[in-house]
Amino acid sequence: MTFAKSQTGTSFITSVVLAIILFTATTSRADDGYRLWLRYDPLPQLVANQFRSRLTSIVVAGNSDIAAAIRSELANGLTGLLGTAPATKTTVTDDATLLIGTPASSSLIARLRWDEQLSALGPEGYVIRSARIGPHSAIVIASQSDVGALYGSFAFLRLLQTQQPIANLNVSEKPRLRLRVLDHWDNLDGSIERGYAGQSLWNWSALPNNIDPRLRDYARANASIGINGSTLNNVNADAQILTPDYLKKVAAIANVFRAYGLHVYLSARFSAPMELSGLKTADPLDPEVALWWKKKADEIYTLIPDFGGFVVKANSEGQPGPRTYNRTHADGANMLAAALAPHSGVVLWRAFVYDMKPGYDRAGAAFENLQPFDGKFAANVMLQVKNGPIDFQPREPFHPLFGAMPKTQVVPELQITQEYLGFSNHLVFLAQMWREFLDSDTHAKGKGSTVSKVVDGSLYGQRLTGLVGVANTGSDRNWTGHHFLQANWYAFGRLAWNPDLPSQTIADEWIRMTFTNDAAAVNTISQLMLQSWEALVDYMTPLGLHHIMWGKTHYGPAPWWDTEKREDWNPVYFHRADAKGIGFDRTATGSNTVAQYHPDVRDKFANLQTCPEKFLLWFHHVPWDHRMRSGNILWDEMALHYQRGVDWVRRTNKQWNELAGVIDRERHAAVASKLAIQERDAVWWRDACLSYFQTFSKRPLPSGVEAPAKSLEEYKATALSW
Ligand code: GCW
Repeated sequence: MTFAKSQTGTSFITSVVLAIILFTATTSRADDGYRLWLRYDPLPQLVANQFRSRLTSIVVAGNSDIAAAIRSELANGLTGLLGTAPATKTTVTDDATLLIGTPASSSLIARLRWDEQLSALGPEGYVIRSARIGPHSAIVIASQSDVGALYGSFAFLRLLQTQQPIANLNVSEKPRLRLRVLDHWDNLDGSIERGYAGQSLWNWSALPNNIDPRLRDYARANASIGINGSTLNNVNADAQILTPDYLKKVAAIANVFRAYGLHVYLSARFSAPMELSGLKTADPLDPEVALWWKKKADEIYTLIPDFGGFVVKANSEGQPGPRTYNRTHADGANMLAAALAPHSGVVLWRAFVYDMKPGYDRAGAAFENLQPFDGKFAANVMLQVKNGPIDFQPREPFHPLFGAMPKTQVVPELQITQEYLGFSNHLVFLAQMWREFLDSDTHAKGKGSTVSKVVDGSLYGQRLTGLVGVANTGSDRNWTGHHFLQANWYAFGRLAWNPDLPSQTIADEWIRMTFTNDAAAVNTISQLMLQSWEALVDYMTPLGLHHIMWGKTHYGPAPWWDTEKREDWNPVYFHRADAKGIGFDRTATGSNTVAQYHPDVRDKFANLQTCPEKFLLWFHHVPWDHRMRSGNILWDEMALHYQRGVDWVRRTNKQWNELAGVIDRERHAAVASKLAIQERDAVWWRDACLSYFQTFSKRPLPSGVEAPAKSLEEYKATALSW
């Protein structure tokens, strides 16, 4: 009896302890998201045991700062994942050694005679291979350069984090694009233009003496996904960044970034010679101006030998530029390029240029302004073109400049921060949008001339290649405001490395590293991520609608908006709804900017019968009773899309709630509260847009679409709060 009692007591205690262990193992500790995808929490025992048996010691060759970074990353990562750190050695003396280095830093790696393969992979490429070093088994991470070895080390950690087998490794990787750059629209006062995750990460007043340790974590995160550049300041640039005082601060940041292969770039204000040195002009053909920039470049490179170059927004939205002096964009870009060329720096010249003239179509402006300069830019100029012809809308067709400038090094600019996509409140996985863009067929050299082929140099052999993303990071503890939007930073880096990577692969990797390896949960979360973008398009701008957001903030719907001083900042300019129908006619009967595309693409978009319905209202003004492919009339179809978007958010909310036991409580709750906002917003978008468009369509809502809760006047009177 007593015995039995005590048995029961023991087993009760055992099961409580077990339950606690299980609970902490499955739901893990509270997590504020700071560690991003580099969490390195302990792997399940069985998996960890397997890995440990192949990783008893570790040898990192080399004495550079990057080699030191590799050592610290591997020590940190492996200790976290495996529970114990492998022994650190200077040479291979045992089986199961992890050896990292370059043929130059390690004679053991040199003796493997992998030089030919390594040089084919370039300075940033790497191999991860199971090999024998003398009598010993080893895993070797080798590259031509330290930074390649760093990328390989992060890739190796990723294999462990995602629980991939490491028994017979034979991985070869190299980045397909050379410049993989985040653009920060950070102002010198700490605010961020279109930033929704707190203040700037650069504390200008504390620099150069006080360096926030967070800078290193920022660099680590970037290196872990292969990002190799960071433009520190807003393209709406303040010339002050180029003063000696600020350049010292910039150099202090560059010193931290260097150990992680990250180069610093700056946005240059075109009129800086006037503002900083009192020159009478910023005319790019004026020798004094050219000399000023040359000296400025020399000064920068003295402080920052690996400086990347300048990003320039010229003659766009009020910014100064060469057009101010009646010079061309090529004159402006080439003058700056000449100053940077001796140091191997580049100019990233933005194509986001649109001028107001009567009756013009903003979607055609960048092409009109820049395409004539094909072949006129210097060898170290890249033309930075937004993915779509207007401005980072939830969905745009690809920009017609892609494929239309065979003699120009074109680099896409994507927007990671969600200026038009619900700020940091809406869960949307942008890899899907970027995939659609990169896979778009320009037909420039026949069928299959995708944007990714234009961009990676395979179509026209451009020497400099790259991908730029407007960052979504800020001082918020979890970096991006919404835990899920870390995935967009991650996806940007992975696509810059390999622009053909499937979204599903990116999502799976990210979920496993960031949230859980639980197969069912990974599946649920990846499904909702992969559906999220189409759903957002449904509840914001279905069927090719665009730019119908609230003025200035760009949060929430305002299709009625018509009070901006520029016509092409007004939603009514873009949707053109009237009694007959809705949409912007960009065919020959309208602005005809569809003609900027290659004839095959043009003909497909221009024909109502062949135009993809997702772009219908982008290219056509369509009658309300136009018969869609589904058999519905346009009005009904539009309403059903809005409803579908709302339904998706509701479903996602439920699915997320069901994941409560699998995700740590802190992040689960944070995401749940963001999803509640997203649901409120989606309903609001549907109701505001349909109430307004109904005043033109004069048709009832089709069955299955819920009636709005408020009157149109109420939607017009209230801005959605964020
Ligand atoms: O999307 C628009 C934004 C501006 C931005 C501009 C640009 C930095 O509303 O805030 O300015 O594009 O890309 O230059």
